[in-house]
Parts: sequence; C-alpha cells; structure tokens
Amino acid sequence: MSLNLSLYLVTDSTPAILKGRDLCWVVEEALKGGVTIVQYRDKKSDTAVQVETAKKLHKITQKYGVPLLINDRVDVAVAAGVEGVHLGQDDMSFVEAKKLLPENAIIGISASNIDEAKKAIEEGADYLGVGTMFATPTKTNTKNIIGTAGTQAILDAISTDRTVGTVSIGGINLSNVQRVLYQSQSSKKGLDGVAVVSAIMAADDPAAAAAEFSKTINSPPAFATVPRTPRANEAASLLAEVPGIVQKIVQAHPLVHSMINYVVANFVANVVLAMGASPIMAPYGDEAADLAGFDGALVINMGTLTKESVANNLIAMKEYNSRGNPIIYDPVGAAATQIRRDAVKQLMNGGYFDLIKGNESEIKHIAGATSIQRGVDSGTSSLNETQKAGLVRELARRERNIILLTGATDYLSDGQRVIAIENGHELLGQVTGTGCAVGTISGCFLTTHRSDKLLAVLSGLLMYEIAAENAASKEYVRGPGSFVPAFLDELNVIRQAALKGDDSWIAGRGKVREVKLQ
Ligand code: 3NM
Repeated sequence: MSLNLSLYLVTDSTPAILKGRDLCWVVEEALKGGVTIVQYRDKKSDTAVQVETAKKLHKITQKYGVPLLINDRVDVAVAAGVEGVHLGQDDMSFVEAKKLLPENAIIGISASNIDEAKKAIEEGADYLGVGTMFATPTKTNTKNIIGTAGTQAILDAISTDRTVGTVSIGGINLSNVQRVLYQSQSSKKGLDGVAVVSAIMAADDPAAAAAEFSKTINSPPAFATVPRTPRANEAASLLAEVPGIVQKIVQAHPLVHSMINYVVANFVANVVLAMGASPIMAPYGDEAADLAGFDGALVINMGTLTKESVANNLIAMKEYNSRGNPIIYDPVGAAATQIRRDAVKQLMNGGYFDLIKGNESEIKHIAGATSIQRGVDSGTSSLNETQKAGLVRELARRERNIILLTGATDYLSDGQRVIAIENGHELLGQVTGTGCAVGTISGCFLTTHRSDKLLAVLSGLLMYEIAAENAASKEYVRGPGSFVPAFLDELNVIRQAALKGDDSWIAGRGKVREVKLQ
C-alpha cells in the first residue's frame, strides 16, 4: 500500500470530539471525503477494546485502500494486523518496535526539533509527524509549539537526508492549511501533508470537511505569488518600472486599512491622503469582514499594543488572507517586552504576512534572535551590509514573502533578490510615524500591484523617500517641525505628476542597487 500522507486523519475518541457518534462511522465519512491515511489514537481504552476497534477500523480503511496505523501501541497494531504504528518520543523506541512489527510495517515518528527528526531518519522512520505546529485544545501536553518557522528549520535540516515523508500536526484547520503547505515549500523538502484531528473528527459533516481539505490542499492560497527570476541588471530593470507602478497606484486610489498605533495614526492618514490613496484606521477586528471586501490592504502595526489588539488583529488577518488581499506586519518594538514577544509569536502563527517591515532589531527578533530591544527605536546597528542582506533574504525565503529592513540604507528582499535603497533624509528619523507610514504606503502599493511584490514595495518606498528629500531641500524647512508639512506637500506634488504620467520626479534620483550574496 503506497504512502500518501497528504491528508492524514488522526482519530480521537473523546466525547467532546465524537459527540455521541460512532468512531467507525466518523472515520468512514472522512474516508469518503478523501482522507489518505488514518491513525487510530486512543489514550484511554483497554487493550481488548483497542484491538477490537482497530480491527473494525481496518475493515473500513481496507475498503478505501488506505493504510491504518496505531498510535503508540505496537501490541495493538500486531494483534489487529494493521499497516503500522505512529510513535511519539515517549513511546516505545523505533528499534524495539521494528523488532515486533512485520518487515514492511509503516513506522512514523513524532519530531519537534532537528535532533529528533535526524535520529528518526537515521533509524529508518517512514515519515515524521512534525509539530506541534500551532497550539491546540486537542493535545494540551505538547512539548513545543514550533510554528511555521520551527517546522521550516526541521525541513531545511533534513532536506539532504534520505527521502522521508513529513506531515505537520497541531492546530491545522481549513483556514491555515494552505499557508502551512505554501510556506513549507520554500524548503527544498516541503511538507508531504497535514495531520488533522478536530477539524475533521469534530466536524458535523466529516465527509464534507475532509473533501474540503482535499480540495484546499491541492490549490495554492489566494496570496501566493511566484517570485520573479532575477534579471541580469535587476536594480536598473526595477527602477525603470517604478514610475509606471506609481502611476498605476495613484490612479487606482486604493484603500488601506491600518490597525495602527495611536501615536502616529493622524500623521499616517495624512501621508496616505497626500500620496493619493484612501486611509481607514480601524482597530476593531469585526469590521474587517466588510473592509476586506474593498480589496485593499491591511496593516498590522504593534506600536501601542493593548490586551485586545492581538485578538482583533487575528480576526482581521483571517479575512484578508482568505481573499488574498495583502497584509503588512510592522512588529514595532518586537522584542521590547515579554507581552510583545508573545504577540509576535501569536501573530506570526496566526496568518500570512505579504510584507514584514521593521528596523534591524525588530527584523532580527522576527528571524529568531533573542536580543532584548529597549524601547521601540532601532538602537545601534550590529550588522554589516552582507549580514543585513543575508538576514532579509533568509527571512523572506523562510516566510515566502517580502522583508523590508529600514535604516539609513533600506534592504528589501523576496527571498531571491536583495535590493539596497539609499534614498531618504535624516529628518525622517526625527519625526514620529515616518517609519510606520512606510508600512501603510507599502500596503497601498501591494494592493494595486500584486505580481511582483518586491517591485510594489520598492516603488512606494522611492516615492516616499524622494518626497522626503525634496521637502528637506526647501529653504523654509528648518527642522522636523517645518519638514512635516513640506513632506506632505511633496508627496502630493509627486502624486500629481504621476497622475499625468510625468515621471521626471524620479529621473536620476533612485539610489537603488542589488546586493549580491553567495
Ligand atoms: N499530536 P488538532 S498535536 C495528536 O504535536 C497530536 O505531536 C501532536 O489535533 C503533536 O488537529 C496533536 O485537533 C493534536 O489540532 C492535533
């Protein structure tokens, strides 16, 4: 029997999940819907009951040509004559199980870190259950919530090992399954499937739920894009496209929905208006269902985090992700407090961000560094250019998105190309909200130009930073106070020019180059 791990059903016999229904009925319904492998997991029943249930389930799975595995209990698997077992790290060892099981039995092993995964592969596991992906009420004694980043680290580490199957487990449902699979494919060894308990077992109609999973698994998420293959002269090629993109955006007048901090909301709204888009500041998650219908972008800015922010953000993210409308994450002060560090984890696990933008310490934190950030400003830089370029490229590859690291030189990557941008003016650093506005501006651009997200963000950034240079050069600008109105004016000047198709505003001005890494 071939091993198709794409939709892996793990059973659960607890009353909250079965809701009085017969286990065999639920499993058969799930098989009708398209489940490709079944694991009987029963932590409570006596051995005799488990063997009897396993035999009944086996009759059903055989009818559908699907393998049946037993969780933990090698003795039950042998007695019932099923296709194999799944072993957790605290269960019988692989070596012992191998001795007791028939020669061609399937053995799967749970792995929550690289060492466990490597050991299981060395011993000869047929597949790995990689998790716990997301926190789940179905199994609360899980050792590690590893999220998409932890899963990626395991997949990367085993990509050169012999072929072994991989499924992600823990909190997988219909709204996150496409993202989980999509992001895993940035590793050479993407996931082969997902293991699901409650989203199928507890569904009112398990056949329909499984069928929906099958369909969803086989189609890319709405926000998926194929990054452009780098061209010979990438920076110049991009630069030549910028005026057309800016013209497209100012003509389209897109909506951008910001869940942004109260310090900068007014300034950012004015920036958006001046550059020719339409701002709405709406921190209330339940509004997102309607707002996402306008096909604009969503900006999640963590600057003034409150007890309610993350829950509201997660509701909104789901709406925008499901439509494929862009989401920008600005993890302001990401590492500054424990609450913020927790919020980062929840948000990173809660949805897909088309763009993550931040200063050096924020981006480092997102990438997994543990440095403690003080306040929300960037602090002194500890990375050289190659390191910054490597950081953004690696993070963008891992997340399969766009990363923008802001600073005197900005670094932008889609996981393949790394672009350094040296436009802007130091006065931007003396006005609060100028960094946050970059997130919102990027949202406007990502909304209207979706095929090359890196180009969209670059175009917004150049419009913004060249406007800042123009404002700072006015003789009546004497400092941050007079800079702000001049800056809004200059954004509007570029907008008016772009509306007419006049691209003289950018001629010879873009300080953009490609950073080539090994
Ligand atoms: N094993 P649901 S998580 C059975 O991390 C199991 O190894 C896990 O349930 C692991 O799909 C888990 O309902 C429960 O979230 C998954």
